Amino acid sequence: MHTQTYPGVVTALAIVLLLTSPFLPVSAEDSFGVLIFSDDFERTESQEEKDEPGNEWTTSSDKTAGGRKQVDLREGAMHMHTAEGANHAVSTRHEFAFTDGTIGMRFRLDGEKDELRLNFADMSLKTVHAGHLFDAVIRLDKVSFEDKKTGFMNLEIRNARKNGTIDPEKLRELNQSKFASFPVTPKLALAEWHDLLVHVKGDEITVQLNGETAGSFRSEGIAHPTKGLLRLLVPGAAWVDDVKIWRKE
Ligand SMILES: [Ca+2]
Ligand SMILES: [Ca+2]
Repeated sequence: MHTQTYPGVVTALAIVLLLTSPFLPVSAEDSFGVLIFSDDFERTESQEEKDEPGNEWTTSSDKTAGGRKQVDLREGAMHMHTAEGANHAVSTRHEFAFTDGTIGMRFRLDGEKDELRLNFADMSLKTVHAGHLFDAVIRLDKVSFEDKKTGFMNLEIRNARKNGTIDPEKLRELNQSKFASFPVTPKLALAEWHDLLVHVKGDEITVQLNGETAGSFRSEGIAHPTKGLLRLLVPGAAWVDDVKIWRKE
């Protein structure tokens, strides 16, 4: 009979191996920097008539949808939708501060044409409309990017475009240089949860979907030093859960 073991010794040995093994898997998250915000949405509102996301999220519903409820805590996640007749896509906002960092979340889209737009903003920047810096837009079949700070949200460019005084050559150049788009193949499953990571480093933004790089884009506006506000813009409907923000620089 050799079934007798020495549990204490075995456990101690296992711990020593774990602590010293060069092959110990290290969580990718360890390289993202300092976790400065996380939200698992495991709470409920005090009522179901108005937006009440809590945890210092704010929403645009008073201004854009006459105060109707567009942001709902539901099943331990946050569901956002733009109400019929609203004058703008619902915007759900949270402050943060980094130069370089990562924003992560799980998300779910229940409509084929739905999208989740992550808008990075700096409300103190007065050379652009409404603090717009840049966007990453996630759809089931496409990831796209826009540099707004040095593109169409720059006030001079925005006004010239509005007034029809923008040089056609300049317009063509902006349309080419300030946007990038990448097909997602195979496209993401409808009405299922997916993992999203958005990394910002220097002048580059990269999107990972379910652990795979889906696209990246370099443009000078992305290097703006003081990113201060995340706006989740949802023209149709989208779910998010487990939102996390890490600051690297
Ligand atoms: Ca949750
Ligand atoms: Ca609710």
